[in-house]
Amino acid sequence: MLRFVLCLIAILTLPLPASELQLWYKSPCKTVAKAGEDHGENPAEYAQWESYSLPLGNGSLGANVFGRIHRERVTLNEKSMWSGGPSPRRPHYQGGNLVNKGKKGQTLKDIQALFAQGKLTEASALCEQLTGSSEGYGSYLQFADLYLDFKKDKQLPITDYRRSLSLSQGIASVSYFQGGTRFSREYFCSYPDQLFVIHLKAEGGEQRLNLALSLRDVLGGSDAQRDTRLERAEGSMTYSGTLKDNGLQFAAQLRVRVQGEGASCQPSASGLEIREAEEVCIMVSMGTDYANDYPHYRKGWSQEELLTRLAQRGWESSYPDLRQRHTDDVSSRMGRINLQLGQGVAKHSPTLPTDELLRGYQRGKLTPAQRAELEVLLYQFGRYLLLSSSRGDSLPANLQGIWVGNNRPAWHSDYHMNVNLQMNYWPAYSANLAECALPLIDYIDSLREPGRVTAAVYAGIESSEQQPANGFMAHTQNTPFGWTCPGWSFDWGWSPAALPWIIQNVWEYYEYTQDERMLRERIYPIMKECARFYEQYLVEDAEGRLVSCPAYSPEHGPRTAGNTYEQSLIWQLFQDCLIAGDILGESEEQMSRWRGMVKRLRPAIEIGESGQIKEWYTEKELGSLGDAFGHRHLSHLLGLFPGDLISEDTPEAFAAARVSMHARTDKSTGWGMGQRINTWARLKEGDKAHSLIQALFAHGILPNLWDTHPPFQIDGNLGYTAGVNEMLVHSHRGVIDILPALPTAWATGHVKGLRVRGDAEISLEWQKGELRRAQITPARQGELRLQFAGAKHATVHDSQGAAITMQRPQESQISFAAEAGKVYVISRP
Ligand code: FUC
Ligand code: CA
Repeated sequence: MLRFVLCLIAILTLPLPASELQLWYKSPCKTVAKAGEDHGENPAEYAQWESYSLPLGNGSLGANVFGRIHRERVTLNEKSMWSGGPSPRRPHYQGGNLVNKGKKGQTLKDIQALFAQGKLTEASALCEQLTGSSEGYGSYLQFADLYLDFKKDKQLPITDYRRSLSLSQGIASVSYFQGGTRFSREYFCSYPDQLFVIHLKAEGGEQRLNLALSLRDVLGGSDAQRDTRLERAEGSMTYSGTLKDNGLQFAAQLRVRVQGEGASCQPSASGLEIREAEEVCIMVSMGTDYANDYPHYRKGWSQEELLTRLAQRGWESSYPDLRQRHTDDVSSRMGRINLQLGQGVAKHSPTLPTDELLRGYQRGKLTPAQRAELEVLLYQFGRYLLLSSSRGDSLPANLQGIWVGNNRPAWHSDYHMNVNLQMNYWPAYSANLAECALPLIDYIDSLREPGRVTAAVYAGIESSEQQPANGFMAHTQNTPFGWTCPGWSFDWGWSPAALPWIIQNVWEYYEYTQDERMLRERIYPIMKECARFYEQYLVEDAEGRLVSCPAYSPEHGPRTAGNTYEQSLIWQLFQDCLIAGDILGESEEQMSRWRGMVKRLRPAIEIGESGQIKEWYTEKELGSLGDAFGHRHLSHLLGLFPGDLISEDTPEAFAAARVSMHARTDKSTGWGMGQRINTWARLKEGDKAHSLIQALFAHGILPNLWDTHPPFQIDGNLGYTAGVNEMLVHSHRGVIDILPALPTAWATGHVKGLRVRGDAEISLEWQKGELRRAQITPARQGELRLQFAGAKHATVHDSQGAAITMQRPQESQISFAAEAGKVYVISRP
């Protein structure tokens, strides 16, 4: 037994084979724009960026590599490069709140009174007043373009071209031969050194590296306009400027080191000129004077100060040192999870270039092993994207993560909270990247101060010196400048429940890590203030039950007093506050107030005449209201996922949820597919979830594996990764449910390193659709309860092979007392 257990531990802790986690291509992005043309404004060029370029990032800095041979273009991003917000041009900027419309909550009260009197048409009409401004909304902007113009003999043929992105190392590479010389490039965004680095090398033969480097502004709409300066010196370039729209200061420092006899890097008219080098190391730092600090949102730095700070980077480090620090950082995180779905242990690179693999998948031409290879690649790509776009002291991942390829991004590439920002963070904890959620927690915390203004203007709920955290409000979309008002149209823009929804993502940090200090100091104050808002905001319906009014289910149907969407989210908020309050020793007075609220809350779930979960309480059979069939939002099913109101423990609602899901159909796009995969996984229907994965690959994945809505939106990628985790393990019911939605297509496989609620790590091995072994390592002491098919005959051993005493609370469950840090192996005969 001991030998067997040890051997199992060895299998489940094997480092992941780095070679498998690679996107690769046999050609560069196509060259479409002419020299001198602004690339970002050319739709064909944008399409190349969106579909073929390879993303790099460290949470604050981002870059996309095109891999072109003669004229390489790299788009550069800096997460805080935003127009909008406070500005000398907008002295009255107030996060979009319109005092004359909200009237300190009077408009809301009038609407609520009309609903109470049954004057639905009048109530609905007055809802039009619950809107905000659009002035100063702004947009996430591209930072700049970096060009590398290689002077090469265009007659000499290029051979063996290869372009790739290693997910396990976070490095994009390009290599090819020309005239007997091998040219290779590496690109990465280092988190430890906060630098974007490019390394060029020419080996063998006669040829050297001769190229011009230039940094260029990106054009776009009026809010992208900027004043810039470019200074050049031997081996360095400084780009700095100010956004005209809001005075935001930004700067980049670029340093170049060249190696080789007679090699040089001299200033030129447009940038730097590199001559006769065998190796070149280009290091770029970028930053702005943005600070997520209400109400000014600036660090208060001068341009010089900003430049000085950007110069304090790892310039002096050798390339191998920079590279080593970066790959250690990325591989230690990416390597936490190894997923094998039958793709086989490829010794070298994946079998086919990624674009061909995708095409083969779409045309049904792949072997099962190749299909699994692509499914695993997309899974790990989601983890890679989150790690690259959400880390450290920075803003959270926006609609496009950190990457924009021009200055007209869709939906301003902002923070949308009617599913998108939530979905971005669904995989964070289960995919073993809890640290990536910290920027989200900081960000939601930062909405509190401006959100109090919105609560006062639109709901009449005011904070004061005596009551400093009396409730905050935010809606569908927001920006890094405290934009918390409702949108400029009620139907998409009014959504107070967006906050309780995103707060689930914040609370989950505690559920997964059990970090009580984080709960006490950061998480609970956010939850409590949101609950405080609802204590004052809810009103009684005709039967004396508490409802949120007016309510609107994204993005269709009637405006009503209460609906399933809002009631489920509010229920979850109070529920989670009660759990948190219990842990932290909240006062009995507060706890009983919340208990009372939960009791009086109109129950979220009602079942309709078609056996469906009603989306509105006035709904009868499916389709009697709204757009029941095929609508992309699943707002009435949030109690099933990501919440825990509906589960197999509530069989009637669980069955009704299935009816509603069928009505919504499998046809959707982007995040709509991501949400469906997760929701079907919660319904424990693995084959259904997998058929959605196949549909996602068929319509929603671009050759660079970015998800497209269209356009490119990162939520779909992250939703997919979360969905795969949901198919493999559930932990939202206080029991670890193993392989709850395993599809037939993944009959055999193993996964190492998933995280489950309660601060434990779990690894699984299964065959023919059945769990063989599981290994669980809890970081805390306590009872562990597991559910899986075949639990009846399972045994548990510790890492020494000693049998552990266990109970069988249910036929499909086992439970045992676990010690912190110990390894437990569960096996089935
Ligand atoms: C929500 C969605 C849209 C889009 C936008 C960014 O409003 O309904 O489809 O994803 O967010
Ligand atoms: Ca929960």
